[in-house]
Amino acid sequence: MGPRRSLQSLLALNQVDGFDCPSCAWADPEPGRRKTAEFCENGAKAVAWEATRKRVGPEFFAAHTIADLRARDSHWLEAQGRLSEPMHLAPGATHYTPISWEDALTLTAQRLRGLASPDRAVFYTSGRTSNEAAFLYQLLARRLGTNNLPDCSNMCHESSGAALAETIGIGKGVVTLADITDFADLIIVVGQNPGTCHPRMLTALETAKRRGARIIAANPLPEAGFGRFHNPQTVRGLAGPGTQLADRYLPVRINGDLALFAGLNRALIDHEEARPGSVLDRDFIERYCDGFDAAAAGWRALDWTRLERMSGLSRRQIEDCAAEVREAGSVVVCWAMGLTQHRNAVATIREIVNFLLLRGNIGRPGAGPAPIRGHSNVQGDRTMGIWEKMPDAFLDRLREEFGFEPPRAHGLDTVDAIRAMRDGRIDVFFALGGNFVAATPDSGVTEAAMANCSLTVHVATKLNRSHLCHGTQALLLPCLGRTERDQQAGGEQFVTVEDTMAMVHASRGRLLPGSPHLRSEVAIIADLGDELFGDELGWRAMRDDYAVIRRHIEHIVPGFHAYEERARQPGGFMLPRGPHDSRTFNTASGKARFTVNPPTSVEVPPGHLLLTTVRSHDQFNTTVYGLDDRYRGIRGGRRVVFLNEDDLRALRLRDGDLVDLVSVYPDGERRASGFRAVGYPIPRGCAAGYFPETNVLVPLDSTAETSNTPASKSIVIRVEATDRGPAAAPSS
Ligand SMILES: Nc1nc2c(c(=O)[nH]1)N[C@H]1C(S)=C(S)[C@@H](COP(=O)(O)OP(=O)(O)OC[C@H]3O[C@@H](n4cnc5c(=O)[nH]c(N)nc54)[C@H](O)[C@@H]3O)O[C@H]1N2
Ligand SMILES: Nc1nc2c(c(=O)[nH]1)N[C@H]1C(S)=C(S)[C@@H](COP(=O)(O)OP(=O)(O)OC[C@H]3O[C@@H](n4cnc5c(=O)[nH]c(N)nc54)[C@H](O)[C@@H]3O)O[C@H]1N2
Ligand SMILES: [Mo]
Repeated sequence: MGPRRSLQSLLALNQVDGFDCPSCAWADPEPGRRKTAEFCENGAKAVAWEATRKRVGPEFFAAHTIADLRARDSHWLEAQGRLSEPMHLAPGATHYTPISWEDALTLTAQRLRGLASPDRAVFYTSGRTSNEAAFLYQLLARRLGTNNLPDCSNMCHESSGAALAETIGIGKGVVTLADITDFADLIIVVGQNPGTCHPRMLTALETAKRRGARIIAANPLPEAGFGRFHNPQTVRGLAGPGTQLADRYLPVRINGDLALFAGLNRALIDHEEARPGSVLDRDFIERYCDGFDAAAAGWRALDWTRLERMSGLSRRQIEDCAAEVREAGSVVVCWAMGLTQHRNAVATIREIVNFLLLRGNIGRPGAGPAPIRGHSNVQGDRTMGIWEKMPDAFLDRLREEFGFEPPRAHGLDTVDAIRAMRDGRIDVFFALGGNFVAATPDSGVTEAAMANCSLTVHVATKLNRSHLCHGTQALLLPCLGRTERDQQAGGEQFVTVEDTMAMVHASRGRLLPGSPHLRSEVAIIADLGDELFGDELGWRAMRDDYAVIRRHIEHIVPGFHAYEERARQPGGFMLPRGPHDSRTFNTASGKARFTVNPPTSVEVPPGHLLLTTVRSHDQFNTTVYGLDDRYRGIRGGRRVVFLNEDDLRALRLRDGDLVDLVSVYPDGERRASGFRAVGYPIPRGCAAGYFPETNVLVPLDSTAETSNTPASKSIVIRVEATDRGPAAAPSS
């Protein structure tokens, strides 16, 4: 980036008058508690990635055919720099060539207008999109007449949303940052790797530890963040001995979490029955909950031997953990993808809600469920209506505000959108950010599905594989990133985002745009809306002044009154969340619901392993910054598979051998070749590899019940020695 640009942007990162970090969705401290360097190593990487001086323009595309680019890996593709001009791939062409914005939008509008049905278009969103752009985008899709609004959340926390909405009446977490730093007695971190994916969370956990909170981590991998933490933001942290973060570590088997939480609940109930009044919050259960008796009957009938087998933990380990829970006045449970991407993910998260409800751990300080969101604005995008099944109340208000009838039939989520494209039911695929073909399962199927579209359009900052797996025609529309100034006819604009703790605040870029041709996401969508429908909904006014968009949002989305004013105040404002604010549960019965979740776990046939797919320290989803994974001791290559030493021996393999991973499902086998086997402290029968390289192994039809999230954290595989021998060194 160069030293001046670096300093200019890093000092503005996560500050009240600066821009929101484009990396994860972790919450910022209150304005008075922010540090000069309020960012982490991975946030700095994300900023540098966006603010690079390298450009991918017409000369680049003239020099490379699509076939040439498709042969490159994603690390190389994104390392070439920022997209700088709109590009068009004509039918049958071998190269992208420049196109004017006007022609690009006219072509897109023509195609959308010519559809036999609006449901033959799909509008995908990745979670970096601002509230303002997301709101306009869903407006455009619904005005066109479709709810086909799949998003990255379908592959991410959809399972959390489904479980929480059903049980506590809101599809997001209900704790605040202060609940963690200032109030919780016990924080359970399960299926999450904060050291890499939410590094500033370690600072919050350290603060909690210093005032005496306890931390339990449940994870098949002993992640570095659970060990000794040296806070890079303080002198004490850099020089001192550091803080041991996790007091207790449970090496749960992959997909063993439902059994773990069922076991915890069983242990709590057992203790209550031995000593009535010692464990349960009876008042809370009676006043605010229903379904307790059925759930309790379910726990009493559980068999410890089965729970031990499924969780990979001993009864003793689970009971010791339950004893710690009984000691704790208030408990927060944090989780991420380690729980959501399994067949039984929704049941697992419902069981966590049961666990919290038993002791009244919702709606008081230091307590509650905390799904830690991934992309920096993935939560806000959903709040703005990016969902294939938005509730009728939202659609009613949209109709009142804009005077058209939004479609009511539910649209396609990510997996169903791929099925529809595969089967020739989609003509136009439009993506607002993201890397659809690399992030989704069954890469071969998805890439072929894209080719069935007549037009694929990507609004993006950097070139990625999805831009090369195109329909008959394709468009690449380059947009401004978070770090850049957004100048419109009405003056310089800011956008707003919502973090994982439901704080909404402003984000203002500081750097000059990477190219004069870049347009903001808002401007691109507004201009397309204008081209498609004329100015009836006021697209131009919304483009010129984003305050006009915020005024519409204020009328449609609950909790956004005085949006403009409150977004401008330092630190922004918190959205209301009934369970947190007043123990109000907007469920069918008006109460928080205990549910019955019979423990299950994936059956692994003899000779097979269960593979989970994780992120390295040097990537942001499909964006690969580098080929190392420092915290796990991996250097110079991403095609590695982590295996227990005993499994290595049983497979007659040695650390460093090259292997193929073969996933085994009723519809056939899928193979990923040339992975280096690495002996690692992971439970027996379990394996781990990096996403997205392992996505070829995930069948499209292997998804979570209810949420339809790809089950990319429990893949049944066989490991075979690679024939090619050691000559085929691990490639990136
Ligand atoms: N640097 C960086 N930051 C990121 C991202 C990134 O790619 N890079 N991605 C962002 C996004 S979109 C998201 S959603 C989040 C993801 O944040 P995480 O969910 O923390 O990321 P993953 O690497 O998917 O890690 C899953 C963790 O769960 C564990 N795990 C795997 N299977 C199981 C299981 O069956 N049970 C349990 N208990 N644990 C399991 C893994 O060992 C790993 O520690 O991070 C966000 N932040
Ligand atoms: N096997 C397996 N698969 C997974 C996961 C897993 O754990 N395992 N995790 C899943 C999860 S949690 C998620 S969230 C998805 C991620 O799926 P996506 O969100 O689709 O993927 P990303 O890699 O985050 O998208 C990166 C691209 O976004 C574009 N981009 C970056 N910044 C901007 C911007 O400001 N504006 C625009 N318009 N474009 C921008 C760039 O072109 C970049 O190449 O992957 C899912 N897939
Ligand atoms: Mo995510």
